Amino acid sequence: MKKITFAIAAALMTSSVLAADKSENSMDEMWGENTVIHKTLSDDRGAWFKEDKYSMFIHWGLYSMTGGEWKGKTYYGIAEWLMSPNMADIPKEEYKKLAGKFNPTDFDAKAWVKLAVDSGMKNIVITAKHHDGFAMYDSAASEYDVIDASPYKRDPMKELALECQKAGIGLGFYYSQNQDWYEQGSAAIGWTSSRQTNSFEDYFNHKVVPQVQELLSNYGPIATVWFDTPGKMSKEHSMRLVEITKELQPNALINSRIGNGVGDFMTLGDHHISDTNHTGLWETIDTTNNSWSYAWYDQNWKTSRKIVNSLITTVGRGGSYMLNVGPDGKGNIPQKAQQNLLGAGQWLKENGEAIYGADASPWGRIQPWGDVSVKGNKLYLHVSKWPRENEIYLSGLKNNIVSVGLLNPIETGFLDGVFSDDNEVSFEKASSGWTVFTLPKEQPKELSTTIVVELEGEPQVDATIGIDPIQTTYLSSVFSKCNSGCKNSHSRWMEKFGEWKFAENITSWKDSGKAVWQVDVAKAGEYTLEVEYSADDVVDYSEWYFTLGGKDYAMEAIDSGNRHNSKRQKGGRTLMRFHTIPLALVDLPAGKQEIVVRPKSEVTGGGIFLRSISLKPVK
Ligand code: JFZ
Repeated sequence: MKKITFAIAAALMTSSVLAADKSENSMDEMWGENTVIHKTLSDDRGAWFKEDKYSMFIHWGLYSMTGGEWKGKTYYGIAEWLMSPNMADIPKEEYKKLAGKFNPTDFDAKAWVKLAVDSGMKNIVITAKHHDGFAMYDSAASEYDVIDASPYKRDPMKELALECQKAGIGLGFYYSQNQDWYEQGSAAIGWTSSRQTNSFEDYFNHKVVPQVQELLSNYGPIATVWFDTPGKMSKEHSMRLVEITKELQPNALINSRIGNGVGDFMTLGDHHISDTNHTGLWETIDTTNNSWSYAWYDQNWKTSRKIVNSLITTVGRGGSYMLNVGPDGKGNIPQKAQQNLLGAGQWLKENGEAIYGADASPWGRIQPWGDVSVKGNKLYLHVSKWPRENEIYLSGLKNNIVSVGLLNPIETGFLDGVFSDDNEVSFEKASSGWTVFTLPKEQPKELSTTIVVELEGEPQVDATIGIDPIQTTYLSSVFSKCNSGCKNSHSRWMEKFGEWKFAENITSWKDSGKAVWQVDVAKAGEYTLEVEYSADDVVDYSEWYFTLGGKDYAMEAIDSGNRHNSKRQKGGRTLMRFHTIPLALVDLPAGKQEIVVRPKSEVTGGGIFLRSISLKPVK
């Protein structure tokens, strides 16, 4: 009885919080259902997707002209949302005037496609219509398109389609099927949803259906149909789009954001580089900076090294990586984006063998020194953190090794004035199950170095998490196991508007809670234990025990600044603030063992959000 009353009270509280901020609450609802689809396609339509691994995403539309600024004021976050009430709140009659000025004279389809090809990307997916409702192609179904409403009078999608065909890379269209801020009846945020005079059915039949048909009829072969933010769209509506695709582009793949679980491949939440492997066809989507569409102030460019590492990690988890650029209103892709993409492309020219068509790491997680990808009997060890000791440690490999070597041997001769003919990679298998690889003394001048390990048979692995004796081992909370007194969960929150962050964590602690990592320590010794967590003021001063090597290490958690109903979160989410603290110098014995976390005193407010722990060997 008491519990029921509490549940009702909680429900009332939540709804009143949401009601207070109606337009903002609906933003979360828009994302809709987007679960991992563990399905194997009955045909081999997905073969190219498994092979390609790396694609270019392009957000380009009227919002590219405004670049995050409206009437002299900058709105930080995802710039394609500028029109929304969460940003500049621009009436559609006013926003529409942008179309009359859209004249991207610098647009050069050939140059864009060349950039993708030279960057090692195998497909392009571009916004044919985003939430603002403006068709970036010649649409007979609406006058709100680039041909009828802009002075440009050219169809950029047609030009891109031709260039993609010439270059032999795939083309996909992004189409916002559920949200259309220009159209009555569509699902929309705040300001339009309160003034609807039309039904969704009507919007769907008169705009979505004919426009999707146009896109799938007039541009040659289409590789992917990329839908977005399905929200509460019905299964019938999602299925209608599947049928249209089947009829017009039977080979095209549809992403999971079509809604209702009827897509062919899964798109993870924005920018989410997964900690765990997933089966089936899936992708991570990410941006070269922070915003999807061009934002004048956004200079947080990913370096070539960062791009290569994200690609490797995504492939290591079994997925594909789609990386976005936001050309400006004139059609220029920002220089820094180009430069860093090309740098990663150069790496791919030499290391593509270990990426294209490669399978996931049998270890199921990143390694302290990098990551692993697989082809048949070959392991590719991606060494992105070159060890000072020239050794890397690999736990649990059961196979015999036939040969090891660098994928790209260093040219012998004088290198920076030092004579080098050292391309040797050697290995030693210890009885503990660990394999130690000795690398060349000279670090190859690459963004990440690939070691090829040929095995007897397909890889057989004991995937227990190894604790590395020379590099820091990061133990994500996702690899721990909670008893009934805590939960393996995750949080999502926004930094700037629409800039989603994702973190695995252990939360919902009770006094009896206990989370356990099973690990395998390569070498007994001293390690620095670091803890990454977040907490609010209620959890401030709470006490925790970390048990390692048979000893309890106590931690007093401090408020790291988590804030509930922060204005930034738009809809009752908690703004998460994780921080990492060094906790203890611990002694670990060698071999398999448990690491345990539990509350030391009574838990209030669900306890900390524990994201990871790290163990850094002391030399
Ligand atoms: C959507 C769009 O709203 C955004 O403008 C951009 O196009 C991006 C690629 O996709 O935003 C989303 C959609 C889904 C999630 C997060 C942001 N999600 O499921 O986490």
